[in-house]
Amino acid sequence: MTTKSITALSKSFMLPHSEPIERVVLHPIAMPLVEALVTSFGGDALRPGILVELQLGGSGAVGWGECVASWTPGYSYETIGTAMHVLSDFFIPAVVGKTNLNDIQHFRGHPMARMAIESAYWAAVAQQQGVPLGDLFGQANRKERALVGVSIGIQPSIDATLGVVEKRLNEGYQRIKLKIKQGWNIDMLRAVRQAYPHISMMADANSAFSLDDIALFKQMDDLNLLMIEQPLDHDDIYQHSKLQPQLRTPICLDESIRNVDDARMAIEIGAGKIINLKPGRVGGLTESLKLHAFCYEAGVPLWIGGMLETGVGRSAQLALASLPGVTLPSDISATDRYYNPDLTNEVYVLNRDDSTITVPTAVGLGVNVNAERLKEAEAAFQQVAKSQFLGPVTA
Ligand code: OSB
Ligand code: MG
Repeated sequence: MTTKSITALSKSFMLPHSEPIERVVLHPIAMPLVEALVTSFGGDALRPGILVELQLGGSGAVGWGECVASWTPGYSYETIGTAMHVLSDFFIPAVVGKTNLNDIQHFRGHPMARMAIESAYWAAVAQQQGVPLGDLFGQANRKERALVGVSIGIQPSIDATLGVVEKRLNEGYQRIKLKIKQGWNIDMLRAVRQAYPHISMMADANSAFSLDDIALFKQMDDLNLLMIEQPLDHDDIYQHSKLQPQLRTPICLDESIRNVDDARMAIEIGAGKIINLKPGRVGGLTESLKLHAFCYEAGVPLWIGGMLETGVGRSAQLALASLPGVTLPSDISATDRYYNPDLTNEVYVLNRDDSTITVPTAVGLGVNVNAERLKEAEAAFQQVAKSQFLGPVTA
């Protein structure tokens, strides 16, 4: 399969010039999760993050962005420490006083740090223009409700897993994602499928397997899974193209898709059939829109992935999930799945009738950061930072 170039399209995804960027403040935070999400590479009870507060001169419009890096280089090579370093020593000095983000383009890598400042800028521009963030995407037919599912971490037992699945189904989630790893896979998946023959369910391996595990994947092929997410190496596309033709179940790529070109290559060589789009993994909303345009035009099923975002990051996810090319349920659950309370005054709830979350329509991000809770989350971060090395944490 060949797909046409989107180079010509991509220019329109850049924001026009804004008022000069006056001030960028970093807020490193730590937030207790309602429930830790254990994956093949672990899971923390206290989620770190960095909220970026960006203010434009003139109107004084403020936008917020969220960095989804973790304490350790597990899911991604980035950490809260590297993100603080790159944001404070390179990205912020490069953009203050400027009327666009062009001067961070020539810095390589660090997509999660990049997304944090880039999405704060988009949110500030939306605020200044008096429109909801999603309206800046310049795409007609945006949805009012985003289809969502829920991600279930590795549990101590199959019985415990069945209990969590039941709870989530009762809450109204109509797509269940189950984390798998070596030694925790087919038996658990079979038990869930047996208990619920008709639910929409999928597995996420977070790179825990190799081509030697082909027999295992063939067994999973009998379970009518919606997809298997990132079975092989985090930086691999080629080996996935050897696995996909041997399976009926579609492979979805998460970790190994860093930009639109990776997605195009993966689809062209048959490494998978579905793309998970995480704005933090691809370095921001601009790259997300390019990736969305590619999938939409090529007819590749797409959904928005999650990184346990607070209400700030979740609002940007929802704006993306409203795009017409997002055709499968996204990993964007209700606020009470993650934080209680969240950092934003507004909470997102699940619409039980159709397993959706309503896309915000208020100006800018559509949520407001609660100053008092932000202060608490910043204090919690400093508490942890004192007790372990996090790199040059300078804010
Ligand atoms: O692989 O999708 C993943 C969370 C942290 C790191 C990696 C992943 C996840 C999730 C979270 O699955 C899903 C969510 O935010 O609801
Ligand atoms: Mg994943």
